[in-house]
Amino acid sequence: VGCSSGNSAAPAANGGSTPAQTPAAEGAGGEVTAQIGVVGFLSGSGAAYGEAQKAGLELALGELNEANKGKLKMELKFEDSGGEKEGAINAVNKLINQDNVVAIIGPTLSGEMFAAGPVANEAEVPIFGISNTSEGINDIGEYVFRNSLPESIAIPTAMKAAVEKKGIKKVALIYASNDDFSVNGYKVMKATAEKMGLEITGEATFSNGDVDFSAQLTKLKQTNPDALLVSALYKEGSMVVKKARELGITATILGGNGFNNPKVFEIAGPAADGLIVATPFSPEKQDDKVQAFVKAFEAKYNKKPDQFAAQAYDSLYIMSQSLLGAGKADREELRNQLAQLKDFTGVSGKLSFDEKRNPIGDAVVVVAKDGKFVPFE
Ligand code: 1QQ
Repeated sequence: VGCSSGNSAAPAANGGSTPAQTPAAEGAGGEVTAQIGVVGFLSGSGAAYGEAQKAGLELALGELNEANKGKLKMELKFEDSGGEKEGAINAVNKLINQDNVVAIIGPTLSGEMFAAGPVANEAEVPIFGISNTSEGINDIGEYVFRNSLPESIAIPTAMKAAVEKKGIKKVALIYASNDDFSVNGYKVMKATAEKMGLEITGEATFSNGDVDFSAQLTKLKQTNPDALLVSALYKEGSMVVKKARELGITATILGGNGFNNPKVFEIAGPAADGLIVATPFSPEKQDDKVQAFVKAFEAKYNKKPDQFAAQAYDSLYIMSQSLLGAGKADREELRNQLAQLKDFTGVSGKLSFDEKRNPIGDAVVVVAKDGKFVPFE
């Protein structure tokens, strides 16, 4: 099938004899209907990321369809990737070829985006990462966007704050060597440590799916670091933190974006106390927009939103703004609108975009205390 990119200029009328060629239909009264696909890590070891993203998107969907009545109606089509590259590729193919979506939000992991992003890019379907924090995401191609703050901005912010306040001089690193996000985070941590003139006492790796980290942590403990830098997803990362404390490691522990989920407290328990993380979003932020979001989220789900819910929520506002700008649910027009995005203020802060569509924004540094993250000061 030659999947042509332009989509016809005229939206297919409902009830036509041929299947719709466009991902959009213009309903009575000029209301544009836009089907948006979502690929999320909705089952498996990182399901809490996908669940948070789904919750944020559904909250935004309700608000936006109400606000855009008569102009734009968005519909979300969720697909579960299971956090696997194959799963993400299959989901993207299905959304493009079967569901004929105008754009895709997700997939959750950087590794999944590296695998599935090229499929969407090739088909000229905009794909929008909401939690892909690795270097190189936007290099996949012109149809690839993201609002997720890269680790190259978040991690140095956290490391600077930690070094300053804790007098850290020596660091040890541990990371998941079979996960693109974790490897990228490790590289950023290492480069930042070198730039800051910190001594690196040791390094260790594990794999996603591992449950025993004793050997690696015992070895790192002997190097006597002031800080342990952990680049991992929440499941393995939280077990590493827990084990480190069990083994008597008293160093400051600092982690990346993978820790921005409340599962950390469930898995690590009180051992999470003192864990330092950078995030673009904090539900504690005294800002009207943030507090309105937190309130609406709590009313709907009976819990506070995390970083993943916040960036998902923001992404649908960006989609809505861009679809309204396009005036129709057309992949090419939508891509052009997304590419023109210069600034956006959402609940996860103010974002601007560089010439490669990479988001630039501020991270806040938080620390785990009694089962939640609070500002690190
Ligand atoms: C990435 C991430 C992960 C923490 C998402 C769950 O930031 O894969 O880029």
